[in-house]
Amino acid sequence: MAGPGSSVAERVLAGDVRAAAQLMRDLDDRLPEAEARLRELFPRTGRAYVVGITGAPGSGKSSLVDRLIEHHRRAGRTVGVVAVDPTSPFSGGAILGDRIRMQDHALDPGVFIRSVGTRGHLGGLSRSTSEIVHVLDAMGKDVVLVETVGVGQDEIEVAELAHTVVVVAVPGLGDDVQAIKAGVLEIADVFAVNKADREGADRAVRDLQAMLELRRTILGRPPPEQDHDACHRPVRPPPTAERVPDDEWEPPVVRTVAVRGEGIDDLARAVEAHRAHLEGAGGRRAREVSRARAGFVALLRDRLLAGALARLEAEMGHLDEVAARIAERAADPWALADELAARLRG
Ligand SMILES: Nc1nc2c(ncn2[C@@H]2O[C@H](COP(=O)(O)OP(=O)(O)OP(=O)(O)O)[C@@H](O)[C@H]2O)c(=O)[nH]1
Ligand SMILES: [Mg+2]
Repeated sequence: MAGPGSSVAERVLAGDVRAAAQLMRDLDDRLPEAEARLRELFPRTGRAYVVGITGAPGSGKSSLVDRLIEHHRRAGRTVGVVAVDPTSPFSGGAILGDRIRMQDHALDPGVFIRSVGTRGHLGGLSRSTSEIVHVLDAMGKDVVLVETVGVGQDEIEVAELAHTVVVVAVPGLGDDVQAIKAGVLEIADVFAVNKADREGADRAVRDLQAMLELRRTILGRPPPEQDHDACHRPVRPPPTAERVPDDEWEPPVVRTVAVRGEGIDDLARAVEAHRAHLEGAGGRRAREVSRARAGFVALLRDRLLAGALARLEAEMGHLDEVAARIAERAADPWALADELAARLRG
């Protein structure tokens, strides 16, 4: 057991909630010693299974997360949650409600919930979110759920962070097919049609399945085996080396009514099936590598950009002044970027 004299890293590894919360705050404040602690923890991470939950504002992501926490706790698993609060005008009102709902779990030592804002980060959500996932992982959380609103870049970044991505769709958004953007199809491992108590749920499920079918045809893949329950699909033979394991996965479409807790077991089972698929096909390692790659590139971009902006400020003027000159067409952005890049290299 980590005692009072232990280091912050030891306390986090022992699951100490206060040490973890403090470390997350320090990481947010970009204190240099916080990064040193994260680096100390890093070799002890890599155990948690990370599930991304993304979807349109108000689609019921937080309600699903809330039910999934219950599900995992009943199964004896500990859970970490990262809720990305975008400072977007779409969901301003719902955020407080989310927090209140999830607070039911606040007294459960097996659950740790952390909200992060995306405001002010040049690089979007990637850095702070992935750092928090590392801390939750180091704390020993079995499952980490990452909720992000599916607008803009965030949903792509969550895909780089998660082992399994659940895309939440809802019925009755007019043209349902339009509501699911093409990019979302690419990142979804599991679809949840939430608010299935509403009219149009059948159609939303059919539309999604039709889109998946179309995609399969375009990609020239055979249809899935005769199975009416996608979650119980038989395991396929292991892929040959030249086949990407994930190409073998057909995202199941699961109906849920989060407010009534319906379909949650099915959803959890679908996530579990994807996890088993990844592990069986060697895809878990491939995903670990692509997660590590994305994290490293984000870090590198941050570092290089910070260096470049410092140099820019010292030699050419503050970013805002330079931007103003570009906007007035008094400066050539290509030439400036080339010049700065050349100076950094030299
Ligand atoms: N009818 C119905 N309402 C639901 C269901 N799930 C969630 N809701 C309601 O939809 C609203 C939004 O739910 P949230 O869980 O906050 O949705 P969210 O996707 O987390 O929202 P943001 O984080 O703001 O994007 C709330 O009023 C929920 O009570 C459902 O299955 N059926
Ligand atoms: Mg929410």
